[in-house]
Amino acid sequence: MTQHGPALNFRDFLDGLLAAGDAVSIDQPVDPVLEVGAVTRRVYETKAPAPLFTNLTGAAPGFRILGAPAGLSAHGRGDGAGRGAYGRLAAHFGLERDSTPRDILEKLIGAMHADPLPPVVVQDGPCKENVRTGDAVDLEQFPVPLLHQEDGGRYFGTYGFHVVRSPDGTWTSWSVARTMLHDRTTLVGPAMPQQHIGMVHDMWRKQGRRTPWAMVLGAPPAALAAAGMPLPARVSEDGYVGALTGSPVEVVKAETHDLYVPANAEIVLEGWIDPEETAPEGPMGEYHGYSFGRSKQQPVFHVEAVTYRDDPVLPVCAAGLPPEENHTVWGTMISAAALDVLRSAGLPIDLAWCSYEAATCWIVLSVDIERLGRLRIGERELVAEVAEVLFGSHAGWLVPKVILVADDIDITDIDQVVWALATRYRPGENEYCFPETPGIPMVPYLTPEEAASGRGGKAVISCLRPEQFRGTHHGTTASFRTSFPASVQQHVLDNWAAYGYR
Ligand SMILES: Cc1cc2nc3c(=O)[nH]c(=O)nc-3n(C[C@H](O)[C@H](O)[C@H](O)COP(=O)(O)O)c2cc1C
Ligand SMILES: [Mn+2]
Repeated sequence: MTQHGPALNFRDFLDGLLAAGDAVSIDQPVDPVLEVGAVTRRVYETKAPAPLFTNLTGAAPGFRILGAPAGLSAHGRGDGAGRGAYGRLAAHFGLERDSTPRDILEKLIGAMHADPLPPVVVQDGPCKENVRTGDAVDLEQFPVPLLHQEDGGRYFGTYGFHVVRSPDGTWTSWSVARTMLHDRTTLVGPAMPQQHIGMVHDMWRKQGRRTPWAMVLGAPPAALAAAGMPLPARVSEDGYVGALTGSPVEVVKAETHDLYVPANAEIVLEGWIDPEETAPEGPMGEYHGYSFGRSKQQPVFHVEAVTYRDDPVLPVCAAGLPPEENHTVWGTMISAAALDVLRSAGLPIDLAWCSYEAATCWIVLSVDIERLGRLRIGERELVAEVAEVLFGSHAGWLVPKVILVADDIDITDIDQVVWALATRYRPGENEYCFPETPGIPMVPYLTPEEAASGRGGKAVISCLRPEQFRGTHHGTTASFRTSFPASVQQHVLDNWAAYGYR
């Protein structure tokens, strides 16, 4: 027995996608070297159903790959608002396929204010159906894909999470970061000191010890998403997942140490991170949409045991131009965490959204104009407060640009955001730069000096107009929703098919 449902069981999530027509089983031979990546990239770029590769060249029978596990969907669009576009992401949280970004964000924020529901330990689970330890460990047994021709190696972990725990046992960190195949028993990948895996790794290193570590692939989808969420330090993602789904995650003890992993995961790698050892990793096509053609020295992950379900499915993100999972999952989870810190600080922010199209390089905030008017503050003051609260948070470290717009704009609709930027922001006047503020060094336009110092390139851009600070709007938007009486709008909607439109 194991827990079920799309949020807490990857296999059920996959079955749900297949049943909804949002995944297709590809049974003809596909090469993990470049072909899996090419299909997956084209799926993102055409918003096609997720590809389930069941016949991988050179792989043992039964070993599968799911590409684009949280790609957007074009199918299922019932109306102009793109209903169903977020279906694959919504399924990660057990939400309806036609959920909107706001539905998803409110669900994520609600769970941040609920009591954590820690995992429960079970004695056995599907992830133990196959157990390989010692000399039997061979990562090459899996169809590890070469995702882009410019990549420095084959990537095992593009949609899995690391499990580490602080030496005192009080903080379990689940976090998504990529891992590249190094050899039969090792992986290599980033563990930035500002990210929680880096913090926990540093605690062990200071004690001169190896960091016990595991990586979970084909994890419960809600757990994967939470592991891609910038919750504050010392918050254990496992308890958040319980609160989010309403059920504690079932975990089993690892074979080789006392970390715990989701019992129904597809694949689990167990081992340790060396305190000092590094190896070259990358380059890789990355979340910002570029590949910079350089490898970097990164920590080495030693694998001492591999456990996996029968016919295991390796989920794969082929990063690059949006929308892929760095935008749909990471961007959404950042949006939720950012919105929560801003609201909690009492700022008049209605919604926050990392436009997927902006590749997690900007976050748009919609400002409640009525509340703003009551505050009687000016732009400089609002910007300073937003910057202090947001850039001071773990979520705000990740996103360099913040765009403020009035709440007449639906910030989850990129067309409206572009319109606001074009017609409301005044060059040289409504932009505020924060050159000393720390931020993620991956931002593509940083100078080498800025990237090295981890500061700079951050800005707040305001599309708010002076009268909006007095609680009123400038002019009237000329559109279907605003330029016609409700009765006329309804009449048009009722007659839409009669006019000859589908
Ligand atoms: C598909 C995907 C890939 C990611 N890759 C990385 C990565 O390689 N390195 C990294 O630092 N963060 C990566 N992230 C973002 C982190 O998971 C995210 O910032 C998270 O908050 C980290 O966990 P932490 O806050 O507990 O440190 C990725 C997120 C997703 C969804
Ligand atoms: Mn964390």
